[in-house]
Amino acid sequence: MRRIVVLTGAGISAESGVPTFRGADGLWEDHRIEDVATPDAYERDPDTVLAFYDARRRALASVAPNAAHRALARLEGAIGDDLLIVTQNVDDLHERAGSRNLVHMHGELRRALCLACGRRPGWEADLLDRPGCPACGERMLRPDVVWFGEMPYELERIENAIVAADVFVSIGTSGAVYPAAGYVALAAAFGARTVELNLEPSDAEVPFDESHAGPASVLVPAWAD
Ligand code: BJW
Repeated sequence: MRRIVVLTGAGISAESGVPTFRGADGLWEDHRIEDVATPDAYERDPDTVLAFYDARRRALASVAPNAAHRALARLEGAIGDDLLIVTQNVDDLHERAGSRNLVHMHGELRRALCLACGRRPGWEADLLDRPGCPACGERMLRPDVVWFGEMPYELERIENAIVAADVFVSIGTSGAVYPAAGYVALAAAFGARTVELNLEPSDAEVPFDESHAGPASVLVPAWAD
């Protein structure tokens, strides 16, 4: 059985109506990164940061998985745990499509992180209302997302899977943010075939064995089915 690791980025959710980060109409056209996605920004001005993430969490209610998320869920249905999806996305569209063997390396909008007890409860309400941690009552809950300078989640599990993979597929990511941007080089070094499915060729650290340009909703079902 072939072992496959799929790395996804904002581009896979773009056709569902979730904005990407960089480029025209990207989220960071309207917000400076350092004003919303760093621990310093949260310390300096928590309300602006919480409002930014509250708005994005609310927006999840009006989007749905697209053909690319569904194709990956079907592939997991066919090959089970030989497929690991590593997503940089904080939306929940892979889960809603039916994927289960999934790592959210940059966290999840639908979780909060308690700064007092470290728990990560599932979360739907606005954090700007200072609701308090359900476990310990602490009022400073932050979104459970990984900001610049913070350690992404489950790196060891991800790296072990990439080292053991026969195929590594990168979908809808610009390759601008590490450590995820380094995974194609790791996969290639350990002998995986590397495939890119992206609207345009990305700034990859090493060239992919195969690179296909186009929308994820077309390329991913064509590759996965
Ligand atoms: C489509 C499409 C369609 C559009 N179909 N495609 C070297 C090594 C290690 C670290 C660093 C390093 N150099 C610098 C660092 C530090 C830093 C970093 O990478 N900085 C760079 C700016 C250089 N990294 C960190 O701080 C990370 N932590 C860390 O490194 O810890 C220490 C460590 C050291 C060594 C090893 C391991 C760890 C943490 C990074 C956290 C990133 N957080 C964010 C915000 C999350 C919360 C939120 O959502 O607000 O994560 S930043 C943002 O960028 C978000 C994304 O997940 C991430 C990646 O963006 P993505 O998904 O690629 O989106 P875009 O918009 O850039 O690209 C979309 C792509 O889709 C484009 O190519 C389009 O063409 C395409 N597309 N429509 C197909 N329909």
